[in-house]
Amino acid sequence: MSKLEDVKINVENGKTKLVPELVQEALDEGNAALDILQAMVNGMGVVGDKFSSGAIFVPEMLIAAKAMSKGVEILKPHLAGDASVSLGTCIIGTVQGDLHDIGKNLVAMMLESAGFTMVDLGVDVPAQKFVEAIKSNPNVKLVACSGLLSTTMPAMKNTVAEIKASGLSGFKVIVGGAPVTETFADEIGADGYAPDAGRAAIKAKQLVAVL
Ligand code: B1M
Repeated sequence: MSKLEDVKINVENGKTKLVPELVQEALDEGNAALDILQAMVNGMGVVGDKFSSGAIFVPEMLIAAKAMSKGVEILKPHLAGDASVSLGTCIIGTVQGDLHDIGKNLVAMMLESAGFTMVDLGVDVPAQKFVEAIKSNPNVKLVACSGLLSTTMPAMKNTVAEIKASGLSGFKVIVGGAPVTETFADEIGADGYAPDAGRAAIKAKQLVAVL
């Protein structure tokens, strides 16, 4: 079995102690950090499928998420670039009702390495908390909203609507997460959408350049 396959399977099985060791070994073997990350994401995909089919339940999903987060900690220095530019502050959070944070954390990591100063509001963030954070932090250029559940897509819509209705300006809003599409982002009035963390950083740089 290849080391990447090993990483994937142990994320699937929620081996929180083993995954960081395997990630380090995969790096030492010369595997690219992005390939190791993809192996972990694939492992989480299997976890999601098993959950959908009733083979596993929420506790197993939670343990797998912990294992992946531990692996990402090892990968972080290898994924994050050394930003030499300052693009301003980015407020990021997972929208109200949604507790998923692995994707949001990856996006935060990539935006930080692109040059943003990150203010992470965490998960289950009410729309008004985004608005307050825009008001209370200096030089906000970007607001990033993540959502993983189709049931919290209305909360994402509400968040964008409340941010726009606040009358605050000087920043752009980017949205993303598995159920979010470009069409949905346009419909709810977001300024940008990205399907993954890497492309979120590219889109974010484009968005702030045209402010
Ligand atoms: Co949840 N969960 N979960 N879960 N969970 C999913 C999302 C699900 C698809 C599983 C399934 O049924 N197949 C399903 C959602 C179905 C739907 O609505 N369409 C689901 C469900 C149903 C639930 C519960 C309702 C289960 C229940 O209680 N009955 C419950 C909801 C709790 C809540 O949020 N209120 C729940 C709970 C949980 C745990 C807490 C146990 C745990 C999360 C722990 C944590 O995050 N700390 C969990 C997990 C682990 C998953 C899966 C298995 C993995 C998610 C993950 O971390 N993926 C997931 C199945 C799956 O994804 N295949 C599932 C890896 C991560 C890197 O990918 O988050 O997609 P992702 O992020 C990507 C992109 O989406 C994008 O970039 C990231 C990286 O490139 N992206 C952005 C994300 N945010 C972005 C923002 C951007 C741009 C791009 O711009 C701002």
